[in-house]
Amino acid sequence: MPDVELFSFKACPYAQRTRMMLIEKGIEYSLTEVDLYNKPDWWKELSPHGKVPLLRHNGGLVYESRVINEYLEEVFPEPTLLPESPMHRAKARIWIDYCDTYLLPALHNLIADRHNDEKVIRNRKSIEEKLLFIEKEGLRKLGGGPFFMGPDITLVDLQFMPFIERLPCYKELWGASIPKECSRLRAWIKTMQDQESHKRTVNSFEFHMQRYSKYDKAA
Ligand SMILES: N[C@@H](CCC(=O)N[C@@H](CS)C(=O)NCC(=O)O)C(=O)O
Repeated sequence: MPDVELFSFKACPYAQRTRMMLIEKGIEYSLTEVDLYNKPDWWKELSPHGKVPLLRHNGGLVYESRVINEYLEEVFPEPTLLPESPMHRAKARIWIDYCDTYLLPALHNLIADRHNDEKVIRNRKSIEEKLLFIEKEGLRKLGGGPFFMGPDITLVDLQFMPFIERLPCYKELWGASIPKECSRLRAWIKTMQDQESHKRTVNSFEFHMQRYSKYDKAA
């Protein structure tokens, strides 16, 4: 049995980040799927917050997807998923943070406020602004693609992709779309869709829509 064990849930975008990371690194691991709707007692005992992803390595537990991925980067440095220079590493961390601090709250707000038409319009706009910011401040100024930071895949790509994968549902259900100016973002999405780690962890539009179907149409 490999000494890396991941506790995961098929539909979880955070766990998908780590599954992609393990594939990118070629790390052998065992996967335990947790039923989050009916949490087993062993899980409640094991997991401090009850949330996936949770990584067990050599008996130690690591949680929070971005922390897990940085941990894996440190413990399994090859192939590296962080840029070499400290300045570029700092920039990578800025974008990793941007995903969780700016983009994700905008996505979550759209769902949370879906019954309020005014807020739907405001939240839709907020998502589009975040995507434009990624296009202009990120993709146009960084390494020139095809990945977020340049020619090589990094932790930044893994941070964003599971959530970008779900954007078509936000469009279908609540009208939030990728602004037309975001040509680099579109090219980046294509690059990521071709990546083996994404192909092996992606869920279909229909799968996501079925899960989102508990949220009724807002407009
Ligand atoms: N900030 C956490 C978020 C993880 C998270 O919210 N996971 C969800 C599934 S997508 C979960 O385990 N929910 C179960 C619960 O909250 O009890 C991370 O990045 O790992």
